[in-house]
Amino acid sequence: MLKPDAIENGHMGKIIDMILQDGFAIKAMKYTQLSKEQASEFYAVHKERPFYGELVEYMTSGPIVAAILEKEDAVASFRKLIGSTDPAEAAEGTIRKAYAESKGRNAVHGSDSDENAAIEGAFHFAPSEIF
Ligand code: 3AN
Repeated sequence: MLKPDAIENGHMGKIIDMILQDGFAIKAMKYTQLSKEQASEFYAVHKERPFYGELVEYMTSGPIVAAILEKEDAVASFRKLIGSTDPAEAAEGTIRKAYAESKGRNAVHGSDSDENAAIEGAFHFAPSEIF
């Protein structure tokens, strides 16, 4: 997902370009805004963390872009491209180094395992929307 700060700050096109330049293929893509119910469900794994309420509030604050991406070793490769959760720790050349504002407003989300990528892909897209 491209998060609300990335859209708000006008970085949508540049981030999608970085993703394509890095060799990812787009299998599905959608410009949308999450409801409170959707964001709460999407981030349910973080329910016990102190920032959960803030995270749900923030992720529903504006439009996002959801996408399913394909590449060899996609999860690890994408996490390398997006960089550390905290932009202060993100490596040069990563999306978060270039565009994230903070640990919460950090421009992009990437799935952390193949299993979660499948769950999160199905969360955003019907089979007929995946190419
Ligand atoms: P990542 O997105 O790098 O996998 P996680 O899984 O540790 O990071 O955190 C999930 C999401 O929760 C992050 N994308 C981030 O936006 C938010 N988050 C993590 N830590 C904090 C924090 N200390 N304060 C606010 N939001 C946070």
